[in-house]
Amino acid sequence: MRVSQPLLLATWSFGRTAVAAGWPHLVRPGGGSLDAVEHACRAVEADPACMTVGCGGYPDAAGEVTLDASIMLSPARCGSVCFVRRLMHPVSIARMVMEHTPHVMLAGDGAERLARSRGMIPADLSTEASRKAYEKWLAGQGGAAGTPAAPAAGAQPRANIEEVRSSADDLPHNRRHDTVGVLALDSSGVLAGACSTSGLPFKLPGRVGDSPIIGHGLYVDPRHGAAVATGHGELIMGVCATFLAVEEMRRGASPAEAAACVIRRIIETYRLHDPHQVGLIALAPDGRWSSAALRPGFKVAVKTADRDELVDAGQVLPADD
Ligand code: SD4
Repeated sequence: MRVSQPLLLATWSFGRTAVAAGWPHLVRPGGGSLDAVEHACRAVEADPACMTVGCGGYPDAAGEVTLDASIMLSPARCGSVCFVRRLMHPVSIARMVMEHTPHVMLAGDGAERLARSRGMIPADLSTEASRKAYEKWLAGQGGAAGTPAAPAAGAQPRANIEEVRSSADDLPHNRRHDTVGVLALDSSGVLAGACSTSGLPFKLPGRVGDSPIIGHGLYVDPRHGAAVATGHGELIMGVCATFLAVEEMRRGASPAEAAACVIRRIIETYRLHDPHQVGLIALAPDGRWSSAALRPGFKVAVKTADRDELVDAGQVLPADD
């Protein structure tokens, strides 16, 4: 059995909440990396003040909060859910899919049926703040709150929601975030990853992003490494970003080289606009890790036995606008 220094990494400032919740599960006897990444995501999902993950997330263009999540130990052990509308912890449903079904991904009502059959209690995912944000957005689109028809345009991308300064009637900017993505290495050398999101604010109804798709928002291969991504899912999905990062490590790249390779591939592939942002964390099985982003503003929460801090992305590879 390999012996490793336990390590937890999570996206954005609220990653600090995530790693604080996950750490005890990482180091307790009988715990480990899988429990750690699940509990790290659950802590953020349960925070109604966080408007891009779990309960209280920004709704879609029809006013409904819909959640995506995934969890992964290896290509043979992974699970995900998308379009969850009535349950607060999609990451735990993703784990149920992995552990209790022969499938990898369940959507919508099917995911919820599985979760309820295993005792998960339905919840209203909207909050006063999320409803207010929707009404404000809808009014800006020329619609009226409660109008059932979705505006055709859906979401316009916004870079670094995490770093947006609050306006008077908004939540404090340190409570505004994107996807929570978590990677863990436990003392037995087991790698795990998970991520959870309400997706792009005011997305078109039915839109599913990168987070629940294995190899897009999350990928873990015990032999070669793990990666998790956040930002504009459509940019992440077209290049299979996290699979690409792990594949680069399989070919011998360091985590820093692998993360930079993905961001460069995104720059080469798309016509990028100012609000576009992607951030990615890559972790090797030996505990080396790095991160990269398209634009400044992406942060990583780092927790080890003797380190607990929030750091800026290791590399920013600015795209031409
Ligand atoms: C998505 N990647 O659904 C997610 C959202 C996100 O920073 O991470 N925003 O596209």
